[in-house]
Amino acid sequence: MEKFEKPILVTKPFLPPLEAYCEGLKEIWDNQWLTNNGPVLQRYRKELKNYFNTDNICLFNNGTLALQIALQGMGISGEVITTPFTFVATTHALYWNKIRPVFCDIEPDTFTLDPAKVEELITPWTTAILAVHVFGRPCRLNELADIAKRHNLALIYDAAHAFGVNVNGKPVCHYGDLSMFSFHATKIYHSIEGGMLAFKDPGLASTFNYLKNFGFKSETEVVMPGTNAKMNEMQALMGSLVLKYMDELIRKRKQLYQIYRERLADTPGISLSPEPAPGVEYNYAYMPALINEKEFGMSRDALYMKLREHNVFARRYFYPLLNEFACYQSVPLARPVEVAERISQQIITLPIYADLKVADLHKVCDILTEMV
Ligand code: T4K
Repeated sequence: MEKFEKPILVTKPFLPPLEAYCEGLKEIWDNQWLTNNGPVLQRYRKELKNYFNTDNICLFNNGTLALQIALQGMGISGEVITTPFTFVATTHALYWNKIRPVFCDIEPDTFTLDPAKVEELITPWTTAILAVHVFGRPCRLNELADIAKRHNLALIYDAAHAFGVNVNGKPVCHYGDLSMFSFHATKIYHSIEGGMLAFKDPGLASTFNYLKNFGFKSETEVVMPGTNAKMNEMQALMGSLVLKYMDELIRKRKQLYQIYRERLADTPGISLSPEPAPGVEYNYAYMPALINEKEFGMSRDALYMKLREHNVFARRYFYPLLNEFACYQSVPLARPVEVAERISQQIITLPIYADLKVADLHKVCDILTEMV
């Protein structure tokens, strides 16, 4: 099989028409207002409130700072039960708040936190569960809510991948105490860089607003030692424009996702996650596949390299596991995370983005199936 002439990346950001962005830039130039809760951001916030059907949102310059501020603003401390199968930022946000991560194993099908294994990790120091809707697949919402309620723990979701995901007709952020969304360029939805918190308790809004703006309450009052995590006008403009295309982007991704499923369904050694549960409107954010070395005849890492030779830049999200990174090796595992270890060794995330040409996707599948 011929290699691709141009690289096929795991993802590519969607860009709205340049004319529309330039038009928006004119408004920003006219306003001479670039950041600090400007008019474009204020309008954008209203659009998002509408999209998520909640007033309780707060915007940030990226998802990592949003999560750090969420934990600080909610007063989370001590130990937090979380997953090792995620992007490093999830655990970094805990560490920056001097919170000890307690890694819990995941479920083999959805790669999300296994509720059956959460409870045994709770100690007198546990204050919260920080679960991740990995690849946009919702966690076990009811089971986690039940555990959190019984043990009086905060339930926080890293929903970085879950923009556009609905569960039983409601945006996924309506579950749990708080959800963090990342609007990074590599995400299904983006504002170049950006992040959002959606939360249940309206009283948290002012704390988050103080924390992201140096703690200022007024020109002369600083009520807490905040940081600078504000979204600027150019980010808000991009976010506002991309939002208009969300339904279309999800539709296109669904089509690509389904072609992958059809093409790879019977390939020995490649397994795909089951379809999302009934009631879940999925966003098709990522295309993870598990490689069984014996059946496929090649290890995941060998496949990853072979794809690169064909100019296909798949990624191994999430490998290594977080507990394997040098900076977290000193965090002892209270229980083994065997499922997460296996998934992390077998996972490969294949290219999927709205602009990916169907013919190119078929060629990626041809490359994969011809290797068996
Ligand atoms: N929690 C979770 C679960 C997350 O996944 C993330 C971020 C966060 C929290 C933190 O949110 P933020 O603070 O980022 O808002 C990428 C992203 O940088 C990162 O945002 C994301 N997760 C993670 C899963 O993926 P890398 O190191 O893989 O990025 P990079 O530069 O290798 O790009 C990935 C692919 O996208 C490459 O093939 C190149 C392509 N690309 C990238 C950019 C930036 C483009 O084609 N155009 C672009 O503009 O982390």
